[in-house]
Amino acid sequence: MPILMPIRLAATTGFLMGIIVAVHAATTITVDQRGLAISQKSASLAKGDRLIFTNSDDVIHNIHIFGPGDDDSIDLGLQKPGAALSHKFDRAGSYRVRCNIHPSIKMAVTVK
Ligand SMILES: [Cu+2]
Repeated sequence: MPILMPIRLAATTGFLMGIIVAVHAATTITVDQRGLAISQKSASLAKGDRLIFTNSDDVIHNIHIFGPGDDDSIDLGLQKPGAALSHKFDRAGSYRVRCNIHPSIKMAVTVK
């Protein structure tokens, strides 16, 4: 009987640690648009991670996300100066992000 207690404790601890490892804490990365450029050209995310797009320019931007499928796209719409938009990536695959107005603003996103 006394021997069973440590075994049970070890099993419980192992089980709880498994839960902690299995739950991925979602990451949020902020990407800035400034000087008609984007602050990073690529990002590697896990499913459920989020990108926040800020607009530090004095012009309107329009983030448009293409992928992961050929026909998939999400237009985040017109974004005024100072505004921030957010998108959560729930599906694995490759995405292209660009501004509908300014071709210089583009980035690649990989979700695993
Ligand atoms: Cu733009």
